[in-house]
Amino acid sequence: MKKSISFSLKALTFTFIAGILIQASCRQNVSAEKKAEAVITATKADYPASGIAKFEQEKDGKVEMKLELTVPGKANQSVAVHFHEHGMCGNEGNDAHGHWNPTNKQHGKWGSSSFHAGDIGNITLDASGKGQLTLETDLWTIGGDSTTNILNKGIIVHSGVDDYTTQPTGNSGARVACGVIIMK
Ligand SMILES: [Cu+2]
Ligand SMILES: [Zn+2]
Repeated sequence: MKKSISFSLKALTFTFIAGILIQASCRQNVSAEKKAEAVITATKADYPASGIAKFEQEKDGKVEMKLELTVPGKANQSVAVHFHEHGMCGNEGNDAHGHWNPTNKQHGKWGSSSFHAGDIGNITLDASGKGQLTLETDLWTIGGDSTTNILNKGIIVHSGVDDYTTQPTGNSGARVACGVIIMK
């Protein structure tokens, strides 16, 4: 009799601990962040330009981007960066096509009354041509619906600055680097 009580106690303890573990792993799944990344490389053999963009979608649904660029030829200047429609970098970045514009807006400055969902804008570069930007937004998702999903979009780094006015490109100059946003 004593033996069977101790056995059922053990079974109970096991069930209890297993329950806690299952709960913990479920909770982890709910809060799991989604991650994406774009490795940005030069489009022209004779013009060094590179970078990386890392994306994380948090529990609240917002996506945070950490972008780092190096364009030595543009030291102490600024370069324009946009998300472009196609996740393709061939033909010196032209295969990325026009600006990603899932909500049919006019091109413009990020946060202004009208701008494309990937109009990152101008990034200031330091004396060694390095620049960075951290941006958090609810305009993007990693794998959400087509009006917000940033997966498979191209990121283009231009040789010039975005004037935030000229349609539909901002007159940003040549495409010197490109990357494709993919799930991590
Ligand atoms: Cu662009
Ligand atoms: Zn645009």
